[in-house]
Amino acid sequence: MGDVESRTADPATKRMLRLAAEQGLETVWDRYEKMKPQCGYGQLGLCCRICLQGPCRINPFGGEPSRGVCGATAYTIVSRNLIRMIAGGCAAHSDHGRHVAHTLLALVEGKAPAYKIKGEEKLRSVAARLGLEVEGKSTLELAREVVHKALEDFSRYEHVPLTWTTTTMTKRRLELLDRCDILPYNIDATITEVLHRTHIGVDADPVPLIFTGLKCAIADLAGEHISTDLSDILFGVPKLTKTRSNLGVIKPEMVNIAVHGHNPILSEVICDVAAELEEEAKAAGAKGINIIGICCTGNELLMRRGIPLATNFASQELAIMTGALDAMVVDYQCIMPSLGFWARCFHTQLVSTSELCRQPGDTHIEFHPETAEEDAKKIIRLAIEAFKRRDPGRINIPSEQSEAVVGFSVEQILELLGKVNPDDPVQYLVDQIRDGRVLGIAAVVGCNNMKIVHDHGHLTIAKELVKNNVLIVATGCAAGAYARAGLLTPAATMEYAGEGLKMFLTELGEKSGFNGPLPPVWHMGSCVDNSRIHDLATLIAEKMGVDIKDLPVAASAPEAMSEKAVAIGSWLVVTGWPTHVGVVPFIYGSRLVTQIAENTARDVYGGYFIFEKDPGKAAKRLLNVIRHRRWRLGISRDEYITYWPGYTAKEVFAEEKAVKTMANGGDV
Ligand code: SF4
Ligand code: MSK
Repeated sequence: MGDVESRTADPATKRMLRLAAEQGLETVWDRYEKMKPQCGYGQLGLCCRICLQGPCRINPFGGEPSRGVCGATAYTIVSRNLIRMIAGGCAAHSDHGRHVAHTLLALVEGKAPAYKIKGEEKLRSVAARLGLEVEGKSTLELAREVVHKALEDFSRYEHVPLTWTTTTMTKRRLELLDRCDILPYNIDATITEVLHRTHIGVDADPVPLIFTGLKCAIADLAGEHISTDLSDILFGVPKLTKTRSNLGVIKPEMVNIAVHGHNPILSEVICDVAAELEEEAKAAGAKGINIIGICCTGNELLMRRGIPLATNFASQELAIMTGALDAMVVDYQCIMPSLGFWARCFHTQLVSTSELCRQPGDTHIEFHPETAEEDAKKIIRLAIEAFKRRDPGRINIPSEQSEAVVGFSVEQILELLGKVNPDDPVQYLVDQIRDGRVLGIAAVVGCNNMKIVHDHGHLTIAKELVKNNVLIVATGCAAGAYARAGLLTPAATMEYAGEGLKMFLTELGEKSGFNGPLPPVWHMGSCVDNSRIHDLATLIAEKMGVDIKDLPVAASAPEAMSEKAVAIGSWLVVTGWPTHVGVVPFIYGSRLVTQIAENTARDVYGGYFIFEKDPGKAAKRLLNVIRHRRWRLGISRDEYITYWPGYTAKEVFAEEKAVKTMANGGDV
């Protein structure tokens, strides 16, 4: 990773890294190099700092010390560390959901004039799903009831499971979670329980510790789902839209404002009011205002408005190094603390907007839903002022930008499928899966991580799976990687998809009026929008009369990085997804915990973790998993016979035999 050329799969990032190296600018990649070798105890999860007697470190080779000062052994320390990560992820996702709920409440109470309900239909469908009486109620009445239901999931004291859990799972999954006693009743209380249990001198038994972590992962899914539902109600349900992505979307002649983080409640308003300040931008010498996205705030705007996405997590600093970014506006999560330094080295205004997320070197304009419009205008004016301070000699914008078709909300997918089968849209997709045109569905999600070549994990896995007729649904920085690499285009279907998948995407594209094949990777949104992936899988499972654990699906976070990714991976496993993670998690210090993650989870939930650093090998394992599940469903034969006419009967037989061997204890 020392050499710039081998740090990333993205040409624009490579170009900027060369520039940074020439100019002696230190990036996240350089800092990672300086951090090596990273602590072996930490990597194994064997370092405990939970009390002030620590840090305690357990000897991973079986020698002494085998216990911490208090007597905690490896499995206690590893499981405590792991579930605290899940709680961190759950806190971030669910607090995001709470902030969207507070914004919707402010709107309902007439205190947030910058907002209106753009997703009226979504409001009604969410209300109906929650069991609320919909008929005869005004939009605001219904919105008030929905938002109260959401806030109840943060504040309930009776042990009644979360509304956003009971109304979004299959019946049999709910029964299983109930049997395992991991149905959360209050998101905040669940996070508190994790922190309490892991305090010194509380729970030392790894099994209940891990079950509590899994309960917290289910609370995380609820928090994500609340974020998605309420954002759709406020800002509208994403629809198919065409846009562009990569650093080339920064325009030298414009006032460039990057919105970065996760929560769209401010960035949506920035987009709304930008047009009003165009003249001020022109008076400053610019041609206008150009809003671009980074990370998941970027994904939110990309999905709903087609706002171009400039970079994902790893390459965020490089946006400032183009010398043409006038403001970087951050809300929270995945903001590198180095941005303030770069903002001072260039002319960029780093504007922090949440009291939760201040940055050294920032200008803080605290954003409140009640004053959203004024706050947004202040921020845009700061960018216009910064534009005047630009140094033209320091502008270096890579030309790369790719087309991208985005906006695959579940509602949009159903609308597309409904063009082919109006009476039963999901059945059409199920038929494609049964027939083997679509071998299965893989959710590729998550971040960038310096331990993996930037974007390489995401791209390698997607290309291999798509070639084998697996449809990819993507979110977060994975989806950003696909946007920049051109995988969200009809051309990518023609170039990379296997014959069956190509037939499906072409037929669906043509019949739904898209005029050509749909892309082989469907961008479903930001990190919280993994809830959309959960909903899609749940619909398919219900239509097939099975559970997600039976479906030919798999998940992958090839470049997982954040605590949120740990929480997402955990609920994917608990809801029945085989889930690949491309970095070694901090659990290998305990054989027991590793065994639970890789094997026991499969027996209990049907989902389990696959840890594999090599994305090529990981793709093969995911394909095996999908084929195995097809065989278990009794639908493995047709795909070879119907859609693989090039296969001889002998090859078909050999393939099925291999699958059966796996089923009888081989590696899947
Ligand atoms: Fe050490 Fe126990 Fe304190 Fe952890 S909780 S730091 S193992 S004494
Ligand atoms: S932004 S959580 S690096 S996906 Fe959602 Fe990307 Fe991961 Fe942050």
